[in-house]
Amino acid sequence: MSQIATDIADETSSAILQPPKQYAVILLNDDFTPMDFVVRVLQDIFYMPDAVAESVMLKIHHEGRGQCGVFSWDIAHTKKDQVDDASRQAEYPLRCVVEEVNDSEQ
Ligand code: TYC
Repeated sequence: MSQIATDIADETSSAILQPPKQYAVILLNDDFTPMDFVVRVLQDIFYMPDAVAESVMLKIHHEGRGQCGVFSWDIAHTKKDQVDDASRQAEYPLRCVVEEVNDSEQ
């Protein structure tokens, strides 16, 4: 194989072999959104069991932020949109962000 063909083969296989990027959906604490509302968001949008939703909500309340799950780009942004819609409709300032997960954190 020529050097050019080898370079193309290496580049192609390393591009193909990369795992898909993953995205964490993070909820941020605030002083106004009721705890019950956050628990309901975690149950209804992230499918957390009651006790898990309660403990994730308390972690966010105490630590300022917390991870709700890790997804592909489009699922993560769909979840964020669902959280934003629910918060806007209820008129709470709950904030949700999507962050790319570093390979070392996976
Ligand atoms: N800090 C809020 C309160 O005391 C509860 C809360 C928890 C708000 C988590 C947002 O992402 C949040 N009512």
